[in-house]
Amino acid sequence: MTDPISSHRDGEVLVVVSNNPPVNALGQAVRAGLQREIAAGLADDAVKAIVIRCDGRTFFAGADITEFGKPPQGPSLPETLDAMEASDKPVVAAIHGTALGGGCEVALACHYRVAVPSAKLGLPEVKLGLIPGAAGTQRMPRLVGAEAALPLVVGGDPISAKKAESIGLVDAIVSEDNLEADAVAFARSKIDQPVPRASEGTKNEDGVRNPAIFDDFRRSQARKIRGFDAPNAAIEAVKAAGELPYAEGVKKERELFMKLMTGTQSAAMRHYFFAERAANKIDDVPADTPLIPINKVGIIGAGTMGGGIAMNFLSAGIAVTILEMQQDALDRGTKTMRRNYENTAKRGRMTDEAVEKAMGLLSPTLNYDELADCDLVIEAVYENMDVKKQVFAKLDEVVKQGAILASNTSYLNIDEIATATKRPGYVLGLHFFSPANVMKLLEIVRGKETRDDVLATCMKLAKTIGKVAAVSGVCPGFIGNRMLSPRQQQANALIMEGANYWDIDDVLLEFGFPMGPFQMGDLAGTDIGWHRDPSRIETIRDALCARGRFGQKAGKGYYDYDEARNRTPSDETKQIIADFAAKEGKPQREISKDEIRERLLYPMVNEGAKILDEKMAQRASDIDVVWINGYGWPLYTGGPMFWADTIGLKTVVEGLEKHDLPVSDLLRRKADAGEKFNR
Ligand code: T1G
Repeated sequence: MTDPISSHRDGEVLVVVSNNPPVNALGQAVRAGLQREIAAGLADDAVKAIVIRCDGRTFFAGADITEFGKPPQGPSLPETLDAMEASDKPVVAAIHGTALGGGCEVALACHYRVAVPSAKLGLPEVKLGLIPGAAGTQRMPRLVGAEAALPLVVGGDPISAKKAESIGLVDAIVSEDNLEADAVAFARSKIDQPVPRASEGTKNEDGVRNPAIFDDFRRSQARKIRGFDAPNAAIEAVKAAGELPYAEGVKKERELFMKLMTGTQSAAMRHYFFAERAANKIDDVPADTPLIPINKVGIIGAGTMGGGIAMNFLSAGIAVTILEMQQDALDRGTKTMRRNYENTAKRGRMTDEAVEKAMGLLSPTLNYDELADCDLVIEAVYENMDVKKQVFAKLDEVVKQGAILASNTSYLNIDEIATATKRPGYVLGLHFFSPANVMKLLEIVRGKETRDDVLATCMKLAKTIGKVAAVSGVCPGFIGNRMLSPRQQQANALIMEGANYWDIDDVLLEFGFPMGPFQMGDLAGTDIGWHRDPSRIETIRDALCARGRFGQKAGKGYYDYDEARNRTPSDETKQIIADFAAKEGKPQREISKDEIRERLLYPMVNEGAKILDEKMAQRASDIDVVWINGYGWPLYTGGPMFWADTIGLKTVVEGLEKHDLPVSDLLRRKADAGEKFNR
């Protein structure tokens, strides 16, 4: 293992360089090398200033996450940074790429920070269920103020070099391609001057003068941080920076950090960090599989899904030809896309030029021939096998050889669809989730004949359009919807046995989901797919619709809604359900929230085990990635399979048996062997 840290002199300035691909993570060898080179520089009278920079794509991107959970190895980052900050020789951080987490803390412990325009700085530890652990929560507020520090430490999103300069985190923006020389010149200009130390800064007094900023910030983030431990700890740590002397503040940070590090939420979120990256890998497809260039995409259908899918490509700068059967449907779809972009621009998350650029890449058409030169065509038409096969047969005829033909179907059999073409190797599923321009999940459904280059191309394309993708085999509902259906079945069974429908929603809300199935039904509208005959009452949904209980839009659905759309359980709905249960001869009983939670979630884990056993998912962590990104499974539990590991597979099996629910072979085998899904 070559030493990742080296140094060289530029006159009286010592330049310390880290070369630890891929992201200069601050692993043990990097920390030891930094400590060694900095100590030598400080002890060398010929050295009047030090510059710290990194080779490769980025300045230090944080602690080495693979070291977490293992016995700590010295030197610790804090001790290295404190020694460096204590020196009277100016130390300058030369930043490019993404100075994140511990990397940003290295920069904070330097006396000065210069950055290239494209650099980003941030403290994303909360996204791993942690808070900065090398005094970042204490130095940052002292340098930039508590108010400016809060979004960085609690939100975890990086900021641009320009923004960093505006709040005083960066001292100078230097030229993009002359970082070392500019940093050395900057360091030289600071020689023999008193050095500023972030730990001695007083900008954090803004939080002392106005302590309300902490609770105000907590309230402003309430929805986003619901259920997470780290954000509140981060607010406490930033607040402590204004209340305690520096050394005490660092102790408080360490205490909060260790509590999080040893908790289940951080283990779950670190699992997710690697799970999301593992999902990109297709085990039996060589990493160097040649990719098919995708310069032009065709979309069949300009409805909600087709339009949403098209926007993903337009936003990524890829030309789209979108096809409809009727002009008015085409116009409606195009107008909706423009309106969506304009709303984003109104919220300040997109410039007007970007809107025009995206819409300028769109070619609406009624003519299949316009799709001939597309490299990829995705159909988002009516969920009917015959319709899909007709579309694929037509596409096979019209679209150039070598182009990929994808279906956005949410459950139909991709292999059967492929039989409608003479190019089954170029057919696969690209299952987007509605709204397709917002939801991050993409299920890539691999047909039995789908070629490696087609798969590899779509996996890469997923990242290009900002999606998190996982590969699924061909089975009803693929991965996500296949696990949703046992939960839905149990929810419907539970209310027929007497469980309160609002308890079912509350159990899922309390677990961390954004909402439960009955709230969802009211939001979407209970009348979707209703036969519209109020005299024909065959299901609870029919009964609700017959009473005009169409959901939020009607002011009542499962729940009654006030004008602010706050929900209240409805006696009428409870009675409708009770009448139905009586008609079906179902005895009613009180059902606890514990039983509800076990019957909703354990069958999902069981279905996940079957998906794994049938090799419909490559790995358990892919299932976690699907449910976190497609259905709002709370990130702080790591996803259904990691959560099952955390509570113990034996507990899941016992719960399923207690409620007379099926236990799959793989789940039982693993539980009996004391194993986990995620090794
Ligand atoms: N440690 C270990 N490996 C890491 C890593 C890290 N911090 N960051 C990335 N990798 C690996 C990643 O697994 C992948 O590996 C490869 O690098 C490329 O990553 C003390 C306690 C920097 C923006 O949270 O946000 O510091 O799959 O695919 O899309 O207070 O990586 O190739 O084998 O993501 O260009 C805080 C996490 C840590 C930053 C680059 N830092 N990383 O994105 O590439 S906690 C973070 C990222 C901490 C201190 C605390 C991104 C990136 P492989 P990639 P990318």
